[in-house]
Amino acid sequence: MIVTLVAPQTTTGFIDRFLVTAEAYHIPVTILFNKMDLYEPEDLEVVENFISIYKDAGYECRQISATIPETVQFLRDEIKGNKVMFGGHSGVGKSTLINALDPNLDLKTGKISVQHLAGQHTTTFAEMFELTSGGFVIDTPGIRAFGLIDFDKENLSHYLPEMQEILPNCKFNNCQHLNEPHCAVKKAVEEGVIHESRYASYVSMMNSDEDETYRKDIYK
Ligand SMILES: Nc1nc2c(ncn2[C@@H]2O[C@H](COP(=O)(O)OP(=O)(O)OP(=O)(O)O)[C@@H](O)[C@H]2O)c(=O)[nH]1
Ligand SMILES: [Mg+2]
Ligand SMILES: [Zn+2]
Repeated sequence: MIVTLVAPQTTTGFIDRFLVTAEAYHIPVTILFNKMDLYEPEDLEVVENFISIYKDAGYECRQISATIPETVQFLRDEIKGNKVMFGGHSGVGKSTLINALDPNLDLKTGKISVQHLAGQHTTTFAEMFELTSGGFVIDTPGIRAFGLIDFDKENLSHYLPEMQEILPNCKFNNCQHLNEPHCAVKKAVEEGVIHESRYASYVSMMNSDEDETYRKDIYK
């Protein structure tokens, strides 16, 4: 998954929905923080904070830039012999990265709108490319919001790896980790073992009416 914290800004809520969906389909995710060349010192602190949240949740995180050859080479090596998908908001640099990975490709890229600090939905359909250096990459259109389609809320906590690990310690085996007494998940949040923002996303997903809010319009 490709994330940027400036132009455009990706929220923890969006990342968490993306990750939960990937977990439900058993798709491993690496979180790539792109455009590192653009970040001011105060942005770097935010990146560090995001990385600590997602490393603690069990995800591999990398700081990359389409303009830094070493990080592009790192991606090439990772993709060799594999099939990967680049997902994320419009404008985070999915197509630009694929162009950087293989000089034979010339995918269309779009400028970030100055007004909205957001991408312009340049890529309009998913397409797979074979890299000269080996492996396959699927470029996808920018995702605006993430719906949890056909989702069984009872199992949601199983899709947050750091929650899944401790939920056998809850008193009730059907604990939803919301208001139940002796809930190991809530205790872990209080103790800072599970990050507040991850738990907040969990509660938000448990409470939201996904069918109403998201089903209609995943791609803007
Ligand atoms: N400074 C900097 N700019 C980047 C980087 N990666 C991408 N960009 C710029 O970000 C803008 C959007 O890049 P795209 O590759 O079109 O983004 P996308 O994720 O494919 O967007 P959609 O196709 O709309 O989903 C372009 O102006 C790129 O030049 C980076 O690492 N550093
Ligand atoms: Mg694109
Ligand atoms: Zn619980």
